Amino acid sequence: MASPRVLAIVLAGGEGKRLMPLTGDRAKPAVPFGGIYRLVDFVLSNLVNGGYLKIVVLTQYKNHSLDRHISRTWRMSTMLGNYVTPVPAQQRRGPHWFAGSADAIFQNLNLIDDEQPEHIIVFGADHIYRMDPRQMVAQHIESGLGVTVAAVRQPRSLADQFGVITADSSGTKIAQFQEKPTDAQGLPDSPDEIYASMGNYVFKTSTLVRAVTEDAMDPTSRHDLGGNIIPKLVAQGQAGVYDFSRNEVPGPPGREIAYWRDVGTLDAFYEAHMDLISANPAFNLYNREWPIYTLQDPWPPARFVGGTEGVTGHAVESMVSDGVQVAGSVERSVLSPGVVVGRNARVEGCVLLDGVRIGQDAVVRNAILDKNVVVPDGFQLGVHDKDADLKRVTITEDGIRVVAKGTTLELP
Ligand code: ADQ
Repeated sequence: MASPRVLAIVLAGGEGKRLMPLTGDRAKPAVPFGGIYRLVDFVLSNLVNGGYLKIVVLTQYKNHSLDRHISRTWRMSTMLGNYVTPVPAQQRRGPHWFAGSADAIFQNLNLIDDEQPEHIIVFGADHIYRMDPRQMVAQHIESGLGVTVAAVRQPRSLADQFGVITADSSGTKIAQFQEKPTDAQGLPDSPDEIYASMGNYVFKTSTLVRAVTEDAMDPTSRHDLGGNIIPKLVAQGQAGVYDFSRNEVPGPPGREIAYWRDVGTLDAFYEAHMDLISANPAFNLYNREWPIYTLQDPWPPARFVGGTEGVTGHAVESMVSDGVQVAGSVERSVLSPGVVVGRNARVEGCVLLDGVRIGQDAVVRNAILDKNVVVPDGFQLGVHDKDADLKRVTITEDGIRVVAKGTTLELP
């Protein structure tokens, strides 16, 4: 049997308010992650590794660096009719930019019309994960349902950030769906967990087109897939659920455990980095059987400089990108290209984005420093309570210091 025609739509228009200041002038899917990637690279790698090579990426909010990244990184041969195309909001019909994710699709029905797919994958762009989407598409087709929603167990305390699913007795159909409830019940076998929608869907084309078209006529709708479209299809008995924990992705030495992380908050973003560098990384970026693709500028290899006095430049339990120069001490940290750590400086538990400079004898602990932040010689961050008085420094609930792009830290 010929494989079904599938179009993939990646929703990449989210604002990511809770990731401020990292989303100050870039869309959330363009936020750097893991040294050399951007968030959007994870969903696109999953789709491309799964063989889905017709992909439109709907962008909207502060889309400049996102569009540039996608165009540069994800250029594919169009000879076989394959593409990854960023579609910025302003090209769409009507005088207004789109409202929610359902409206974004409604405004782009022409792309669906051009391609005439039988099924449409609609995936978010904000998550760190590895997933073979073919297994979800196969279940969706076999079920004959209008939509299938991918789901994963999450702590019940996070229920108000997710669509919460109750499966029927078969485990594959959705009996109830509540978008971001404040009073979610835990699972019967695990009261502290809920079954959360991953914001990844596979639709029958006719179901999606009808649903977003009807929704567009409804003045009371927020035009949101999770808030409006999915609950309606659940009520019509048209929604299935795909259990992400069953997803198998190849990789040495056998199969990888299903890893999925929503990095919607600064603390989650930080924790996901720590997952990369733990002794047995929960998420293995080194799996060549299911690579995560990106584009790197041609930096020289990282170098570690010996000092005549004090410490010799070194990094332990860390990931260090090309173009990094370290003359101090780096522990439990992820360093993007072009970071410089000065003599005798100490960097511990940090995520340093491109071009950050840490001065001599400086100490930086438990911090996320956005691009080109400069920490002057001898400065201490993450050491004292008085960091709260610093300009352009955000302190998260977990006490992580986050410094906005381009800031040169100064004492108050
Ligand atoms: P949220 O992430 O809160 O919840 P939303 O803000 O709509 O929902 O973002 C979903 C995806 O769509 C993101 O990738 C975002 O970048 C993108 N997006 C949002 N508005 C867009 C627009 N107008 N145009 C293009 N892209 C847009 C959703 C679901 C929940 C589910 C969580 C999982 O609603 O049910 O549990 O995702 O994280």
